[in-house]
Amino acid sequence: MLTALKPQPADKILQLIQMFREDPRDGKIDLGVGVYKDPTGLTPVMRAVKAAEKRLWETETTKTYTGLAGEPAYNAAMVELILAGAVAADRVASVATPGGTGAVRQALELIRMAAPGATVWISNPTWPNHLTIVKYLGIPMQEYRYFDAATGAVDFDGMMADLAQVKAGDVVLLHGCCHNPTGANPNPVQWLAICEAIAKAGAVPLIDLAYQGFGDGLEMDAAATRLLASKLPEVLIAASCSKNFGIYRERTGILIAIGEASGRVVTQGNLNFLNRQNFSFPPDHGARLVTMILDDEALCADWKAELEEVRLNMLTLRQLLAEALRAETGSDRFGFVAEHRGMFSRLGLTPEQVEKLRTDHAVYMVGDSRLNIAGLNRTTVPVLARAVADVLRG
Ligand code: PLP
Ligand code: TYF
Repeated sequence: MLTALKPQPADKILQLIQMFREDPRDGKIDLGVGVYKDPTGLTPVMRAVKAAEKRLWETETTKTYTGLAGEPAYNAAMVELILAGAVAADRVASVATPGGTGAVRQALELIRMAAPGATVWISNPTWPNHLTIVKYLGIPMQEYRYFDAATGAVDFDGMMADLAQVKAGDVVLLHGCCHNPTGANPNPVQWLAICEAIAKAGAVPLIDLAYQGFGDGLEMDAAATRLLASKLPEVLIAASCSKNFGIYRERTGILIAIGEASGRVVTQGNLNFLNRQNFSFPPDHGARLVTMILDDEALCADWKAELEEVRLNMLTLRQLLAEALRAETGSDRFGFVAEHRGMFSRLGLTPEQVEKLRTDHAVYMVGDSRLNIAGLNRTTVPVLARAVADVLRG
């Protein structure tokens, strides 16, 4: 049986981790996988997470199964963090999931159950796992234009023209903030137009919210999600705690389904059913830490302060990099780096130039020229800018 299996294509982002590890050169720079790194290159455990873990160890009395939907207190705390009362509680169903990826996967399975023929519209480009999961589930898919490579901004006209083709009952997958891989995001006025286009089409948004707190702050980063949730009859939200709590390997996420209050019990039952079919109970450790932090005033304040440090560090690096690129290349073409938000920017280099960065300069970024801003520090910003200027000269 196993001999019938065909090799699967590797995840190009995860492949870079291995390539970087095997590179013996001193001074190599890892701008690949989307993991936050502090100025010393470490991905720290956040202070509030450490404190919650200690408290959990001291107070936890059982490890018996949690509920199929996870611990109700986790779901309540996350719904509050994301929606802040933007929709009535009796319209909201939710399940804890293994990470944001688990939430995306469950959302797409729910869509396939509820609307088997519906097309899922995906931004071009998007996080590669969106494409592979949709394809794996056999869901019809279309792309909408998103990124203007010439300006590094959202191709808003292209996006709106494509969203005008969306049919009633289709699903539009959106990045709630900090678009991966481009770093370009709609402004609040554009979000309103996107919301209106989805309403006019009679479509359902699926919002992937993996970076709340990494862009313009916890509240601003949730603003588009809250807008869509408050204006549209049905909204799905797949959120991750991996980045903003720095608990990547704990696999902590949530799927939120908003609809008519009269359908909430059945929707919740279907979410629970999907959890049971796929893994029964969701992981609890990370969810418990998140709950303890969000429900405790002091821990929550400390978490918010540290998250803000993380966000501002990335913003400073963006500014420094935009300036260094201007100085080294003598052009403004990379000014968008300072406008982008989140961990990533797509520089608009060719695959050959990205390859040359790796071979000649030991700089690792994803083949589409996406770089992880948090992989930089004050010392490596000028090194990267010089390397980019060098590969542009050919
Ligand atoms: N969605 C997007 C756009 C992402 O970039 C990520 C990656 O971090 C995720 C979802 C899910 O992350 P995780 O499954 O690690 O929570
Ligand atoms: O895009 C990234 O780098 C992050 C991390 O299969 C990631 O979202 C990358 C690949 C993957 C899962 C997570």
